[in-house]
Amino acid sequence: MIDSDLSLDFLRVVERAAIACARTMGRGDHEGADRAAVEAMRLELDSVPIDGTIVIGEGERDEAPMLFIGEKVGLGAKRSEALGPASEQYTESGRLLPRVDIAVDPLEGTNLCANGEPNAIAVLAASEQGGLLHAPDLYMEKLIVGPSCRDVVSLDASVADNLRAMAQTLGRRIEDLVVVVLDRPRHAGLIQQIRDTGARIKLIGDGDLSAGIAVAVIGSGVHAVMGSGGAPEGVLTAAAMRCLGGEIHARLVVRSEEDERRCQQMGIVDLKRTYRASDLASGKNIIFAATGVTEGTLMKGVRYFGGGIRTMSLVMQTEPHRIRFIDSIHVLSSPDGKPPKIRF
Ligand code: VTB
Repeated sequence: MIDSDLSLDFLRVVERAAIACARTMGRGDHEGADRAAVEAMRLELDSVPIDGTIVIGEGERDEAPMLFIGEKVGLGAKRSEALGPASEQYTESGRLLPRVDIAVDPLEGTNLCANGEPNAIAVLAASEQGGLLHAPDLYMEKLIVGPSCRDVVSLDASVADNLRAMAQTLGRRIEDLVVVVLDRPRHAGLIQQIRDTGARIKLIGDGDLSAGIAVAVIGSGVHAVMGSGGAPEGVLTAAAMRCLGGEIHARLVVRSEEDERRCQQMGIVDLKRTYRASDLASGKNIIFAATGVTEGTLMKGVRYFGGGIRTMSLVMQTEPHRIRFIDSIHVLSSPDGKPPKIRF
């Protein structure tokens, strides 16, 4: 069972990652941006009262120095080094530390941050053990829609049929729908099919996770995400959809024997399976936390000013079911001792 108060611990984890990497905005330094986010997230996770395991992270142990898949994080991590991994972990006050699986993307949209473009976010999702699919880092075919369209679309239907069904459900014309697609050569055919229906398209350079979240919120101006992107981010999207009531229809893109082997290593047997949000993020207790790094559709980016730093985050959980937009001012002590000027 995950303690619901953990959501606020995870909030400070994503806030800290965002504050660290947003400093590099526009520097064109992709690696530096990512490193800043990863290091900050790793450090802050250390103080979260959990016995945590990274199930989606920066990669395998040999290729990622931190937040690698299988890495133990949280207060329990240090103690299990001393006591052995099987032992149960307690807080100072004698409370049992919950075993928690964590999926992280310390900086989703590295290029967006490096170029100062919108919708880069720092993000993580958590669940009780076993509640998040251990997805290999392959491409995943995705169809993400808001709550009212969750059951009217399918990956097996044509683009035109899906858009027609959505238009009917939303009570608007196909021409009034906006579909988000990652701007990639592999999507040329998909883009043509969408254009043929008359629907409008928003091409994005990166970040189908932020786009997916926006789709599940009425008034964001986008209605679906289509195309293939990273599978790990698909699981994070699913965690967000569990909280927002939207849906992701997804299928792994397995193109080689090497891909097959990686799936099998992760325990995935049915390579053609179509997943929905509750398959990818099946946990009873899901927590999702994201902080805006650059200016975004749903969240403002990190703003640094004289007396502090302002961040905007989205923190959600399924138990109790709660969605919070959190506007934080991190007050810094000023050298002249003057109080910060806080604007509403
Ligand atoms: C990126 C990134 C996405 O998938 O496109 C990646 O922007 C897919 O990789 O947000 P390619 O750059 O090879 O197309 C995401 O990371 C998430 O799905």
